[in-house]
Amino acid sequence: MLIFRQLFDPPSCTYTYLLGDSSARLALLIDPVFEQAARDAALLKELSLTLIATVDTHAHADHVTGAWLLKQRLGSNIVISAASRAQGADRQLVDGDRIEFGARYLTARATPGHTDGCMTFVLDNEKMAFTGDALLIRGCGRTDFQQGSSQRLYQSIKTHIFTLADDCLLWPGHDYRGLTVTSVGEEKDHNPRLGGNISETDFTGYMDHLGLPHPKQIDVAVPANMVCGQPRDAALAGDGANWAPLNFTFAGFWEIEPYWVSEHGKTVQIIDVRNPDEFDGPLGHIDGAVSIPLGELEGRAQELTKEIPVVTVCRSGARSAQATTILKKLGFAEVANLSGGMLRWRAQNLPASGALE
Ligand SMILES: N[C@@H](CCC(=O)N[C@@H](CS)C(=O)NCC(=O)O)C(=O)O
Ligand SMILES: [Fe+2]
Repeated sequence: MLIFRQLFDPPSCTYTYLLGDSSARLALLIDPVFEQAARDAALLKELSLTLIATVDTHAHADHVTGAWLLKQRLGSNIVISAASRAQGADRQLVDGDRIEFGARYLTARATPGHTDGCMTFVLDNEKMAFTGDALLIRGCGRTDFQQGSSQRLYQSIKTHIFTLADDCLLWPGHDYRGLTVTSVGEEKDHNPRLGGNISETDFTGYMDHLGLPHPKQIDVAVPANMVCGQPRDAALAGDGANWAPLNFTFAGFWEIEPYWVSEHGKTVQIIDVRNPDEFDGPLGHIDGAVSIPLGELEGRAQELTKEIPVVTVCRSGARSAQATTILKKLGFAEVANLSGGMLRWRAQNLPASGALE
């Protein structure tokens, strides 16, 4: 079976797609975004998937790819078209190449025009295709920078995308209105730039007058993507979470394991956000923990220092996850939630003050 997720990066309106083989537990990411690498790695981990490759549809102009960063963190291969001329890829695709993940695969179709290295990736059963910025929902990629050519784009879409079956779903590289998916039949009929009887000349006339401002990130994104997303300063690849071996969850929280806190408890501020009766109740509390109930945290945050990392604790790890969000908003950069709370702490036989044996 296919595992499939559509993920979104709000600042650039980019879609990233996760495709996995449920038996082999192997996955690909199409068009990952640099700033979303921790999210993507968390989802792969929670779904028990190994990322074998990241596949970019093109060298993007509006955001930096997560390809290099995910390779550093997860060992995935970097895959992009040879025509993109991006340096540092593990595999350079040409038209017709297959990208396998377990028993499933994508076939790469060269669809130049938005850039000359653009590719569309078609799933093995031809029920889904990932068009990058060649074809967008009721739109298409612009052709006014990065070797763009409206003639080439028209030919690419007509001969390599509109030749798929009408019910083939098309998943775009971006959508700026929150739309998520379309189909070949729909776009053939209703795409205002090149659907119906619109000719190549009509299309190029439309594209010559789009009048769009250049993407805000173009001067940063293009040079970075020409080296598959490797930052000039490797320090930029950090996520500020290196004070302890933290785990990032797809829900968006940084977590810390009980054993680490039991070994290093003196080097952090432990904040127990349960109610006072729970703090002094049968589960006990961690030695040195400060009791600040969740409802009082915002008002009493000045009792804490931003210079020392904070670990939040509750019964199960739910209220203390919310506590990390509150502290982050107040400007605490180094904050993590005790995974599993006092229940897991006690289940692992770690010492607790005032606990009933
Ligand atoms: N305002 C956006 C610009 C987005 C943009 O230009 N997107 C390109 C794809 S990289 C495009 O082809 N847009 C087509 C369109 O908006 O019709 C930004 O600054 O990032
Ligand atoms: Fe693009």
